[in-house]
Amino acid sequence: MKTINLSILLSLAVAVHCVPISQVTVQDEQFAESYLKKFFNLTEESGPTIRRGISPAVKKLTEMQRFFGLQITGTLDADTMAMMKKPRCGVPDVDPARFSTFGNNLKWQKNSLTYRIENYTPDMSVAEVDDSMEKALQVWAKVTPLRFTRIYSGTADIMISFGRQSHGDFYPFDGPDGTLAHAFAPATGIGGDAHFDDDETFTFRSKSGYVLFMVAAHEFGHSLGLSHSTDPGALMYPLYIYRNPDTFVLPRDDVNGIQSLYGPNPDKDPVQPEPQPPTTPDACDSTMVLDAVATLRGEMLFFKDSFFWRSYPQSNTPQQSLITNFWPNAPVNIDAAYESKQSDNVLLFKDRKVWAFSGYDLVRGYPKTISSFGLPKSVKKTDAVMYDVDSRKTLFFVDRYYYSYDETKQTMDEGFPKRVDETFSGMTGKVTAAFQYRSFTYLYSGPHMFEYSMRSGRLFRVLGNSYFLRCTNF
Ligand SMILES: [Ca+2]
Ligand SMILES: [Ca+2]
Ligand SMILES: [Ca+2]
Ligand SMILES: [Zn+2]
Ligand SMILES: [Zn+2]
Repeated sequence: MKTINLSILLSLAVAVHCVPISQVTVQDEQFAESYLKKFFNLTEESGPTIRRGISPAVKKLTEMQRFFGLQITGTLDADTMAMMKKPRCGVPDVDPARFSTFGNNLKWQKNSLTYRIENYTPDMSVAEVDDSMEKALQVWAKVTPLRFTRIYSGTADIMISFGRQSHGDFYPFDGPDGTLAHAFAPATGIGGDAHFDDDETFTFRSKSGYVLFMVAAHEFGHSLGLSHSTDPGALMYPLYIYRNPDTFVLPRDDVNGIQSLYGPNPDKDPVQPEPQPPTTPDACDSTMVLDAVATLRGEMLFFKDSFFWRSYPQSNTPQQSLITNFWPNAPVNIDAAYESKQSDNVLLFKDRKVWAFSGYDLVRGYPKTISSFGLPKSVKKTDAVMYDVDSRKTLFFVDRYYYSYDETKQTMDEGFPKRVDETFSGMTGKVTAAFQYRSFTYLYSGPHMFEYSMRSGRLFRVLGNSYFLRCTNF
């Protein structure tokens, strides 16, 4: 049955990024192979295939790397293994597109659907489970003509149940973590049904455990005919991501997806409009103004809203992710960022606070206030921060001025703030982001990016914010 689609969520295995796995273990290889079989339709028999050259497994591995915007290496590198171990949903990721559907005939041919909650998890109260399921269905009802009616006996279109291990279909669950839930595309019988792995700890709104509302809202997307999206901001992105259930609004990509099947909600209240669906920043948007840019161990990081792009030196497809997907304790909508070569940390600034991360981990003692750098109390936020390799100074841009911090002495330099255009000719506007890459200094100002020679301070070119993001419309 090729129309059966499973949603599987894997445990979050924390790996320090940028550290290559020196040896691929047999366990890693087996894990990767079963991952590619589950999610990328790898059909070949087991064998030590991934390590050895061109094979269907390598082809599938490449497909997986492309789907997630990873560097396409065709090998089981650290980033790829880390991605495979992230909590996710298990519908195969075979179609590298923004929203996608299982096909036009895989939708309900009616707008009134029934659902039934067959049993409960001991993790939450009955009322909390009922509320989570109801709200998860309403996520979709709000933007479509679909209406859901709960029934308490008999067979509903969407049968909802909790089970563990073998639970009556051909897709046994796998104990704690790994698979969290799965759901079936619209059809009669098991079609539309959603199963939740009761070996997980589900929660109503706590960050520890999996928020049932979020897992269910994603699964019901499958129940209604949506497949996975490559948009990292989409609910239908394959990875489980914690979101606050109280403020969740269905993202634009999912709205587009479900409306492509069922159309918009005809009963939308024109007086009390719903909040706008959040959109994911687009590398091809020439008006985009980045929040911050930084390097990290030879890579480039570009921050915008809740997202960042990560660009590998040899790759032409930067990977876009949610900031909290990498640093669960990090702020979003940040002001500035820089890499401290001294401490090998990346520092993120927002308002008067600064966070330091070593790999994925928040460094002990952070967040601190920006006055710990010696910035005067009158500075309420930074606009951009940059580390200058030559002078070993960190520059803090505030309005049209900048301060210079000596990383070695850990003190602010005398004689600052200075006007930015005293040092960087032509930079008369506010610096909105800044970093150095190879032998250039890049100062961003609004939608523009100014390229300066690091040594002479001479302005070479004026480029756009998305210059390094390499807009690729596929
Ligand atoms: Ca059904
Ligand atoms: Ca599981
Ligand atoms: Ca900024
Ligand atoms: Zn899914
Ligand atoms: Zn099942």
